[in-house]
Amino acid sequence: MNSTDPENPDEEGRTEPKDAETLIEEHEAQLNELLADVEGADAPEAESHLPGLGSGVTRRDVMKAGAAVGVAGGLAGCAGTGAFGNATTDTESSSGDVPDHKVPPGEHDEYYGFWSGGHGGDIRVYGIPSMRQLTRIPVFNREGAKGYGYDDETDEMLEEAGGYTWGDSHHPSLSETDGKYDGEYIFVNDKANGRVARVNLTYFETDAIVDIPNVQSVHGCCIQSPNTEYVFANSEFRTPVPNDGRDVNSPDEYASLFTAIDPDSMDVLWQVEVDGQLDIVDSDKDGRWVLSSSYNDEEGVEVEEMTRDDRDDVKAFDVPAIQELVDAGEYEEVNGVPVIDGTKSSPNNQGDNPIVRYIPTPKSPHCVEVTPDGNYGMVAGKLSPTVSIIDIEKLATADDPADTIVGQPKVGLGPLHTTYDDRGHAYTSLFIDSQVVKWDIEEAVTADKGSEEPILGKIDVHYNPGHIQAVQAMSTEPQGDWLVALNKLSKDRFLPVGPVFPDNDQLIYIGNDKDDETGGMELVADHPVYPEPHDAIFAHKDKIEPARTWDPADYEGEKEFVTEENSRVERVDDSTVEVYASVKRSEYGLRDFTVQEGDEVTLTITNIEGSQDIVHGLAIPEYDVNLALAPQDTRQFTFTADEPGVYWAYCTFFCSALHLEMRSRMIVEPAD
Ligand code: CUK
Ligand code: CUA
Repeated sequence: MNSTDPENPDEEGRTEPKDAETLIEEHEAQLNELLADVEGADAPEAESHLPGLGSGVTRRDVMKAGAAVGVAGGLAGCAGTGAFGNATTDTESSSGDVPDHKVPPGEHDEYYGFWSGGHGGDIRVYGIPSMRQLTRIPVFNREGAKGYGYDDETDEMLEEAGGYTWGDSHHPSLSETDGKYDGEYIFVNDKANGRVARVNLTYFETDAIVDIPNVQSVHGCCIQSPNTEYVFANSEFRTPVPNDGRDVNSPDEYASLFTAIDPDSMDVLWQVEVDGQLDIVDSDKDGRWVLSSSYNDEEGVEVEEMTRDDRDDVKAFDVPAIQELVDAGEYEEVNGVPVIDGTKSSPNNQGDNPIVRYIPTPKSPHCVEVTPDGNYGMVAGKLSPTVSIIDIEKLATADDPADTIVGQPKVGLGPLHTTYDDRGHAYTSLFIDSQVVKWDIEEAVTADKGSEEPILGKIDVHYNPGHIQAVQAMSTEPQGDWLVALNKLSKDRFLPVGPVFPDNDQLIYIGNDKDDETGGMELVADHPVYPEPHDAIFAHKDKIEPARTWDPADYEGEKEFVTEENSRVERVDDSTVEVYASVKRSEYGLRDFTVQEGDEVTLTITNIEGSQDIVHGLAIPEYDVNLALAPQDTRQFTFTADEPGVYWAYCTFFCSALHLEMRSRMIVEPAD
C-alpha cells in the first residue's frame, strides 16, 4: 500500500510503485512536520552536498532528513558555520596528543567493550582502543561455534525461556558493587520476546534467561546502582495485561509495565503499571530513583497518534517505596507476579510521596542516561533538538515534576543518546545531523533553556549515530579517553558487500579539551560491524577476570567429570543408554561405542585437559550433535539413535597434529 500511488490505480486496482526520490521526499516531509523547533533559534541554510562523497551525492542520499529545518553546524566538516557559535573555551586544554589506538601484535587492549548484537541476539566482545573483536557470546541465538544451544543445558535454558530461535539484544548492563563494575555479570534485554538474560563473566557464557510475564517487548534494561540489587526491564509495546485475548480492540486498556528482577535468582519480583509507555531506563547512583524515557504517551497505535503531542512523560520510579507496597501486599497478582498500580490516578501516586513521578519532556524523547556523579538524568529529545536535564535530587522534593528539569541545551537535530567523560562534559549523538556534540553539563544547567552556549564542539560521524558510549561512562568511574559512535549507516565507507551494508562503529578520542570546532574530539578509526549492535559498555581490563579453564567444582553434583579410566557405556534400561567419555589431544576415552537402534542416548563428555586454550569438540554427523568443550568442562547431549549405521564422531577444534585422526565410532546396531 505505502509504496504505490493511490491516485492512479490500474484496471486491476494496482497502483504504480513510487520512485525512490518520491519516497525520500515523503520521509523528509513527514520528519520535518514532526521536528519540534526551539523558539528563537534560526535555522541555517541546508547544505546540498556532503563532503567526501563527490558532487553527485546529495544529502538525501545519506538520509539526512530535515532540509527545511536546517542542519546545525552545516555539513562541511561542521566547521565555522556559526550555527553553534559562541563555543565556549575549555580552560583545561591539554597538549592535543592522541594516543595510538593501534595495539601492537601480542599486546593487549586497555579496555573490554561489550556490544549488544541487536537482532543477532548475541553480545560481541571487543578490545578498546584497537576495536579488534575478541569473541562473541551467544545469548538469545544458537551458535554452532560455541556449541551454545546444542548441549542439553543451554538447549533446555533456551527452550524454557520460550523456545524462540532468536532475540534482539539492545542494552547490556554490567553488574556493580559500590557503583563500580565488579566484573561478575552482564544483563541484557531481548526486545523481540520480552526477556532478560544474564551472562556470567567468569566463563563469558549466558547462564540464565527469564521470560518476563505480562509483557511483550523488553527494551530498556539496566541494573540498579550502586550494588545491583535489582535488574530493571521496561516493556516498550503496550498490550492488554494479561495479553490473553481480552481487550484486543481497546487500545486504551493496553499497558506498559516496569519490571524488577532479582539478579541472583533471575526471578521476576514485581511490576508497576504506568500510564503512557515505557522505553529506555537508567538507575540513579543511590538505589532510589530509576528513570524511564518514553515516546508515545499518547497511547497511540499508529505513528500519527504516537507523535501527536509535544510532550511525553519521563517516569521516575521510587524503588524503595514500591518495594514497601509489595512487602505490604498492596498489589494485584497477574500470572504469578505482583503488579502495582503506578498510573497517575492510582492512590499510590496521590499525596506527597508518589511512587511514580511523571515529568513532561519534549518530544518523543529517545533515552535517559544518568551522569557518573548521579546528579542528573539526561533525556535526549529525538524530535526536539534539545536534551532535558533532570535534577535527580529534586525528584523527592519538587512540588511540580516539571521543576525537576533544570536545563535544556539546544544540541542539534535528532539527539538520541548521551555519554560522559571524567571532566564534566556530556556527549550526545545526533542521528539526523550525523554528528556527536560535546557540551558542558554545569553550563547547561545555568544557561537559559534552548541555549547553544553550553555547546563545546561537534564532530561529523558516518552516518546516523544511535548510541554513543565513552569508557566506563555508565559507572561512577568514567575514564574520559575513548568514545565509540555506533553509526547505523556506513554508506560508502567500506568495500561494497552487497545490499546489506555493515554498520560503522567509529572510535573517537575525547581526552583533549580544545577550543576548536570539535571541542578537541578526534576521529581515529572506522570499524565495520555486522548488523546490528545498539549499545555497548566498556570496562577497564582490570575489572574483568575471566577463567582460563573451567573449575569442575562449579558443576559438581550436576554433571560427572569423566576421566579416561571411567569412560564407559551404561545401559540404563531397554531403551536408554548413557555414554561417558573423556577427551584430550588426540583421543576420546572411548574409541567406539555401540547402541541399539531406537535407544535414547545421553553423551557425557569431559575435556580433561588442564592447559588453557585447548578446546575440543564432539560432533556426530547426521545426528546434529555438536559439543564444544573448554578445558575441564563437561557437556551433555541427548538424542535418539533412530538410524542404524556407523557414525564417525570427530573433533571440531583443530587441536593437535593428530586432530584429523581424533575420532570415535558410534555404531548403531539395527533393531531386529
Ligand atoms: S535504542 Cu537502538 S539506537 Cu534500543 Cu538504545 Cu537508541
Ligand atoms: Cu580435539 Cu581436534
